[in-house]
Amino acid sequence: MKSYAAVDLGASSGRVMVGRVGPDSLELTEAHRFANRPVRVPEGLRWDILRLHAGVLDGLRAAGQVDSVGIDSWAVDYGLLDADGALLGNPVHYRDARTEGVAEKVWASVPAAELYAATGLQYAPFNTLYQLTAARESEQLAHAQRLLLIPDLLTYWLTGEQGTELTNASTTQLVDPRTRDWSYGIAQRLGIDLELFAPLRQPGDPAGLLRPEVLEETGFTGPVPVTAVGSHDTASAVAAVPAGAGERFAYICTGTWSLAGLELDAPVLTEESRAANFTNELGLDGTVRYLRNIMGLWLLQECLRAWGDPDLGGLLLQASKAPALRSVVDAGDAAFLAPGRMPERIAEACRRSGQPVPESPAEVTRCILDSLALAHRRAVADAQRLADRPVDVVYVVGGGTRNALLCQLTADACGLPVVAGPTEAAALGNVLVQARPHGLVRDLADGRQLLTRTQPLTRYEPRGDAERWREAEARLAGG
Ligand code: ADP
Ligand code: LRH
Repeated sequence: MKSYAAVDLGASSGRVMVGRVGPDSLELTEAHRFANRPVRVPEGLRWDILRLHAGVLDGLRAAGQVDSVGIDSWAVDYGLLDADGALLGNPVHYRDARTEGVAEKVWASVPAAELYAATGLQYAPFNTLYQLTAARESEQLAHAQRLLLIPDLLTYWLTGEQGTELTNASTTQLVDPRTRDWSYGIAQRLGIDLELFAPLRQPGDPAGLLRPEVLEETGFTGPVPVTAVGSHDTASAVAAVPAGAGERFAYICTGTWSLAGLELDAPVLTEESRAANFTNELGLDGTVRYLRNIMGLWLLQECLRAWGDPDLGGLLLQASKAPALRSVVDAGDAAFLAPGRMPERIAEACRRSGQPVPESPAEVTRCILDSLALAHRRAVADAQRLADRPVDVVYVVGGGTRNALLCQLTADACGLPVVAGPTEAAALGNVLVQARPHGLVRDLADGRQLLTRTQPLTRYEPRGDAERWREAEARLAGG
């Protein structure tokens, strides 16, 4: 039996989970959870990275002695270090407005179609490539000697060693998904210095040992290794999709975002795929995460914030009784990316498309959940068509699995059975990679079998109201 600390930083909360793995057992417990609250300063929206680091240290102390540590977090964002290895300012939040209008400048040098063919990444204003272009004239970038993606930065603070883990590197839009190496030509044409990045690391690679100061602060007895995991949280979550060998499945990782798509063994780089805004991020063991970003439960998080954080359970119960599919919005629309005024923005979108405006929090919540389920339906259908890979079942993992209404609506909308769980998928995927060097888990399929045997899962059958979802889809498309 071995113990692993999985540090999983989501956009809404960070947690340190302990995974205990034996030859045929896997048990996950929460050691520590802390809020991840971005901070608005005069320059814009920033991550409170020191507080997150403190949360990691508190979590490790609460976890107690472990055999290894692994860190995953949200994608695309980074910290810059000076020549002494000191952090230059707080990392910029991917919802910051600095990337507005930047893509057009990039596309003037490398047309969008060419960029997609080379990197396979969907257009999102926050891809690291656009962030670096937005920062081009900044003092910080001028002084930077090193760029570390968020999990790599926290790993550096724990171990003193620098690297760039591949699954997360694939979200920068500077990696070629065919070679699984940097896209040297694209970087050169856009004047991005790849020397800023530390060498690539593969999931499963050693990432150093906890520094003596960290051992002291956490109460661990050294040496304790840190293992590079699928450090993009979505890569770790997909690794923990409890699908059986040979099963034809789609997955939806539901949390602050919904990431919906397929696991493939090669990228889909067609023009049709670009037009549908599907991304080819890199997964474990040579896989490609072919998926679409959907706004996810961010829509609800922002409404709850505006309403003064009412009880979520009570609200979801009321939403389950509210009229179904009365109004829907496009939950894939990047117009919902920025924080603030979410109930009003949803109301405006309904008004613009000539639908009834949801009034009460229960009605707005129902509108959000119906809209998310509809976006899940479209992504699952589009992915099957674009990759020519039909599926029989949809696996839903992440925090959204605790929302039974969303899971049921997703099954109804997709017209497919939904298997929901695990809730802490990213942490489990993180643990499964750490268990590999100890011979407890061989590969992706082996890890998934272990999950199927050990994790509670809930099945939702579609309720057969396909026509109503088709009608809502047509309404949104303006047809
Ligand atoms: P992230 O990792 O992106 O921060 P999570 O995977 O932790 O997100 O999911 C957070 C979301 O899960 C919340 O925004 C909320 O909508 C949902 N959630 C969490 N707890 C519950 C609950 N008890 N009931 C219903 N939904 C929940
Ligand atoms: C989910 C996630 C997603 C990215 C977004 C920035 O936490 O990593 O996969 O697109 O954050």
